Amino acid sequence: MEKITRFGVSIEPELIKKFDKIIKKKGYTNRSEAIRDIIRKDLITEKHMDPNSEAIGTLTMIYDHHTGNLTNRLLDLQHDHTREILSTTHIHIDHHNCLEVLVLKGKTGNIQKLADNIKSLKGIKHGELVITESQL
Ligand code: NI
Repeated sequence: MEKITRFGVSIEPELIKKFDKIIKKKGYTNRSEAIRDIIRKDLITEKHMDPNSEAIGTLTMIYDHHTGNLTNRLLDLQHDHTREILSTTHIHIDHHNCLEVLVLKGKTGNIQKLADNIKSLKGIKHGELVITESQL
C-alpha cells in the first residue's frame, strides 16, 4: 500500500466554510480527496506550461458542417496531424450541427497549436481542449 503523508493546514474559518460548501456540492465525502484533486490539477497545469512536455488530451468541438469549406479545412488539418490524432468521434447532432471529439497525444506545444488552429476556423462554434495526465 502507498504511504500517506499527513499535514496540518492553517486556514481562515470563512475560507474553509466556503470550501466545505463547494466540495459537499461536488460530492466529496472528505476534504482530503478534494485537496488531492486540486493538487493534481495544479501539477498538470504546471507540467504543461512546458511546450515540450508529453501530453494526452481531447479536443471537443461543435460546428455547422454547412459553413463554407469548413469540413474540407478540418479534414486537411487532421490529415496533416496523423501523429497527434489517435482517434476521431463524429456525431451528427441535427441537420446543421456536428459534435466532434479528437483524442490527442504528443508534445503539449503541438497539441495546443493544433487545437488553436482548429478552434480559429470559421464555423467552429465552440472548441475546448482538455489536457490530462496519467502519471499522478
Ligand atoms: Ni455531422
